[in-house]
Amino acid sequence: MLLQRFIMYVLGLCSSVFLLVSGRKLPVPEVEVEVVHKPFMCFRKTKFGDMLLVHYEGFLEGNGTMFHSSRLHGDKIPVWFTLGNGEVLKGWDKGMQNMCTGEKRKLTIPPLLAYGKEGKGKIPPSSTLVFDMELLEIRDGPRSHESFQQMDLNSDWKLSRQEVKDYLMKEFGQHGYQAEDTHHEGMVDDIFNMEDEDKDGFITTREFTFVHDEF
Ligand SMILES: *[C@@H]1O[C@H](CO)[C@@H](O)[C@H](O)[C@H]1NC(C)=O
Ligand SMILES: [Ca+2]
Ligand SMILES: [Ca+2]
Repeated sequence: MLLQRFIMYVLGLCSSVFLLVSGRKLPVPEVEVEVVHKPFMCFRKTKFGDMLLVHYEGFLEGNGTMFHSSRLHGDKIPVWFTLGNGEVLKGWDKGMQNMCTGEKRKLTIPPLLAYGKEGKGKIPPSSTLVFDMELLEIRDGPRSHESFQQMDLNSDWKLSRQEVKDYLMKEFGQHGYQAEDTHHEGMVDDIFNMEDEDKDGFITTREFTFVHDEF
């Protein structure tokens, strides 16, 4: 890079030319999103960390063959996934943002954001895929900021042991379990062992939204 800059300098080329040359990037593969149906009412849009319930049909772009339908195949029920943490194809994570409940989209996904050069099962190598997606429901993810804010009773953007304990008691209470203190203390210990990475006695938003094993 330094050598290149030196040569440019010697040749008397201006720095903007240099920027033009060095600023060129490899094309980033993108998902093509077509909104097929937009509901009239939209109270909430999907964002990273949300849980999404979808029905979908997947097709090979090459010849239009349907390789999977959640309505026709398997258990014939819609599927839940968490948006944006790599649970699903990269193309879904990218193409399902800012979406309303009831919205339908057609996603055209290049191989790099789907099954790549290798392909998988019925998907031949280097396949572009087309998905018809219908979003049926959005819920707060377990690692969402909404969940964090619910737990963060004094709104200082970190969770104390007491706040985590209160949350557990409330959750257990809602599911009809008796509050049993020693049991909760043990769980709080486990949670802090796992989540409080820097061991300062608090779980920050960053520590919380970072995905590791569920508690
Ligand atoms: C479509 O392409 C796939 C993969 O190459 C192949 O298995 C399938 O038989 C093709 N279907 C039709 C209808 O040509
Ligand atoms: Ca707090
Ligand atoms: Ca911490």
